[in-house]
Amino acid sequence: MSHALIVIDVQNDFCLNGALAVSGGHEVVSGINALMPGADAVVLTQDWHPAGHSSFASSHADEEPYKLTKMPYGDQVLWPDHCVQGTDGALFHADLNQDRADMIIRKGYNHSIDSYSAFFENDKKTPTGLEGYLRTREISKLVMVGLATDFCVNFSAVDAAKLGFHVTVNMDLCRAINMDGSLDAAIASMKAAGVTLA
Ligand code: VGL
Ligand code: ZN
Repeated sequence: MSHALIVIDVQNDFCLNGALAVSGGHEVVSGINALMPGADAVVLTQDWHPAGHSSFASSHADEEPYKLTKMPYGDQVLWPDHCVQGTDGALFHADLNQDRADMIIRKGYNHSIDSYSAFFENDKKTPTGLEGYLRTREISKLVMVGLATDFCVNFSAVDAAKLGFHVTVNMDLCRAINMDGSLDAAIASMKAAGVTLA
């Protein structure tokens, strides 16, 4: 069965010294590169926000990063400004092998909706198009790796499993933000959705 390697958000802002640095983020890069030759398709996702995005704490009066707020579509963590379109922080880590990528899918570009998942924005219904891409390529098996385990990897893996894909998350090649128990909650939600954690 052909399988796609889905590489979530291995971008400068989530790595060492980045605006939303995930502890150990850079450590996953070489292992991810090593998985690429064995995959039938390689998809990179890229968090890609316009300046002033609604998920940024700086876009709201009296708000601070890492606090929870209410958006019309539900709860939303407010983040430091990160992965702003066209900035160095939004670029992939320089050592990530981009040449092997068949597809780069950007997300989070709608000003008023965040998008953790590579499949649907945080309103849970606006599609990114990745499902159609994978289905038209007749790919049903996904291996997911990248940043951050408890946000974009988790939401992508759970959505993919709900859509009927067979999903394995390679936990060694993921790193977490882990705030307020978010890693444990993510592991529980991935397991509940039928995602294999390897
Ligand atoms: C992510 C928070 C905000 C992620 C993206 O890639 O996990 N987390 N934007
Ligand atoms: Zn983001």
